[in-house]
Amino acid sequence: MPTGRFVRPAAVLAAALVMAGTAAAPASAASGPNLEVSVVAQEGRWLSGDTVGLDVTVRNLGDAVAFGAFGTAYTESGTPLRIDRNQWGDLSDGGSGAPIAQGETRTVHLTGQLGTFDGDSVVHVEVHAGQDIDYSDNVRLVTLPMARGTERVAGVLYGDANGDGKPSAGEALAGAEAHFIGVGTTTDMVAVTDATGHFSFDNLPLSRYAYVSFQKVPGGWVDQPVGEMRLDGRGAYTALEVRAVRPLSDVLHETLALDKTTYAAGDTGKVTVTLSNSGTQPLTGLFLSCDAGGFGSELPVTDDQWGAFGSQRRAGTLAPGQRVVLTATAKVPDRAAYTGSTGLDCTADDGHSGGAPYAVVTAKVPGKVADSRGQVWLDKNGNGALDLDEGLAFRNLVLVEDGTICAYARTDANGFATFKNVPVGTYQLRVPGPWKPAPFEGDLGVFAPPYGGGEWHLRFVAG
Ligand SMILES: [Ca+2]
Ligand SMILES: [Ca+2]
Ligand SMILES: [Ca+2]
Repeated sequence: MPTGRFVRPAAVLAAALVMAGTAAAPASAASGPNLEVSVVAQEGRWLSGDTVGLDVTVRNLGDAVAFGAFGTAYTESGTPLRIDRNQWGDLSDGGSGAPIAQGETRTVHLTGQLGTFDGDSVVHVEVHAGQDIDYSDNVRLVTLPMARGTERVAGVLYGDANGDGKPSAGEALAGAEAHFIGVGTTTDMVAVTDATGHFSFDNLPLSRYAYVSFQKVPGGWVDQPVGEMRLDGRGAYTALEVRAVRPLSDVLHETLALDKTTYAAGDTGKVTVTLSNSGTQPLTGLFLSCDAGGFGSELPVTDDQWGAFGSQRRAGTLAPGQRVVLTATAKVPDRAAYTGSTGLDCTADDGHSGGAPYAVVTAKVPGKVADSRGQVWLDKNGNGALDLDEGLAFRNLVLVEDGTICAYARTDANGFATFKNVPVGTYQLRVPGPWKPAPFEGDLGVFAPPYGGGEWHLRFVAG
């Protein structure tokens, strides 16, 4: 919006016209400073939130110094463009202005950020100086065209079996889920690839950042990232060719082993990692990413023990047919006594292929026992949430480990039960009868205080 400071030039313009009229002299005879402004706006189909550049060039065409020159730029109409006036430097209208000598040319690079969409943005750019003899060239209006409409994102997903980087006959990947998400869309949209591997999303809102990714890709193929898309109505993404490659785990194989099946806290555990290359090409840049996080009971193996295969060095190599055996040791952490287990899990990666093999090994750390209380429930009304009457009442529960029942409990009227004096560890909780755990539920870690003791709620479904 115009500022108080900004109102001045219009008054000056009127005064200049009056002076020209009263002087009754040809314009060519006028003497004094004469700033001329030109503006080059960055080209684009703009979206809210974009940053747009404006190059403002000021020339003094007159025959005298323009003193106290200052510039201003603001949105006259449409989508607002926010411009920090400090970008004008010594021409900022927050200061006392700057002199521009006769014949001098200065260029100021401004950037602004577009706000909420309100049609094309019309930006008023002006440089003022006292006694400018022709104010008509001191003001420029620049229109920034805003993108409009909707977008379509479509393409084909293919497994590049012949490695030519293009979709070839027989390479279509059908039945994969394409997921679209963009800034400005609230939910993940899903399309399933058809028999020819094609997918499409229509009538998408414009978006500065949008992404397509894939799930449930058949045959173990690993889709390569599509990259960030800018949906500004140009239709630039209607014929995507999304390449998928074979997973690294096709050729790189990993196994983990521990030297014992049972440890005590403070023991030294030794882990052996075996890596092999069953492919016909050498594998390079290999490294292990091992997680000593989890509940803090895993073996805290230091990365340097993996040598060239450490995640810091990323320099492991395997020739075709080659196999390497790596070993490392670490002390079993105290916390493992409270969770009942220790171990290690490692991904063997080359950092770029996707589909890296992952392996896990665990051992017991027995001794402690704990009580474990919680609730099993059925989502009777299907709302995905636990409601008051959904506890599975008066049922026997069992904890199972490796197919052996290790503990029993019985639920009360609200589906609550307590397992008493259970050896710490991780179990499968089961309800004998026509029920099965909901997906991703059904595992129960029984941990000793202070690491355990929280109440659990496990959802079961009819099955
Ligand atoms: Ca002028
Ligand atoms: Ca191909
Ligand atoms: Ca419910």
